[in-house]
Amino acid sequence: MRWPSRAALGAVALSVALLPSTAEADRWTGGDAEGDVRGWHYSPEPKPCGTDTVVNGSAEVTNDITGLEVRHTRRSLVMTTTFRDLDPDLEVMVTNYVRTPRGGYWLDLVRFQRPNGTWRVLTFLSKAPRYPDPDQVNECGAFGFVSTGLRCRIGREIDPVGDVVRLTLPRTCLQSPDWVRVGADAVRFVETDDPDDETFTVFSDDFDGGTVLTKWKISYGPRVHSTGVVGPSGDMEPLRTRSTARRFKVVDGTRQFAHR
Ligand SMILES: [Ca+2]
Ligand SMILES: [Ca+2]
Repeated sequence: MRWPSRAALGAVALSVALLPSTAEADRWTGGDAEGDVRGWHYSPEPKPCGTDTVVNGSAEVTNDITGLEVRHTRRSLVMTTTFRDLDPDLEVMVTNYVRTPRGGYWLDLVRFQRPNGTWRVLTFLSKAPRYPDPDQVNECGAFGFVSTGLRCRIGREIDPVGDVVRLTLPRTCLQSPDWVRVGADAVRFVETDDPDDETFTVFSDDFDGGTVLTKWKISYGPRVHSTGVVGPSGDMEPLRTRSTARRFKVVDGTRQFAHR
């Protein structure tokens, strides 16, 4: 998986209006089943495509999504993904998918361990890609694209005690939408320590409790309207120096992450 080196994230100037506090935030909560993590194993043989084998992921707990909560206030969008048992000793990548009246966004959080043993967390906001048609994948069932990061001050919280990952966006980063629909998935890659070993296993779980709105089966919850006034809006400035390459593979008829 190729992640960008940490770059200075530009702060978004938030317009803080001096208005009386408004009604409670509009919020929505949905649930997801336990024990529904999917797994697949990749081996590079035989060439050129290698072999994909579906494996049982039902024992995976750290990236087993059990709930998704959305709060859409006057100033921010707060997305809280709940897990069965978030393990602080394991890497995980969580993506929140956001739909607005003007388009879609992807927000990633990845927590990974560096070679020296310390842990690092990166977040990455980008516009949703144009999804290829299912018949546009290559002969090996793979497809990929490059996403460019958007300048935004992203709040993040990883709580292994409460088993939640919480990501917060100022509404200005999304052009201050009247409503949002949110989805989520979580992925964990398992590799061997041998750098010459090209095999790996991927475990992933989607929030399944909403409506599928894309060709690639991303499930979104209902519209959650903002409680307050519509703030300043405008196109976000892309972070030209930050981009990430993503690769996916169709395994067992569904979109799966692939980091090679
Ligand atoms: Ca689940
Ligand atoms: Ca699920």
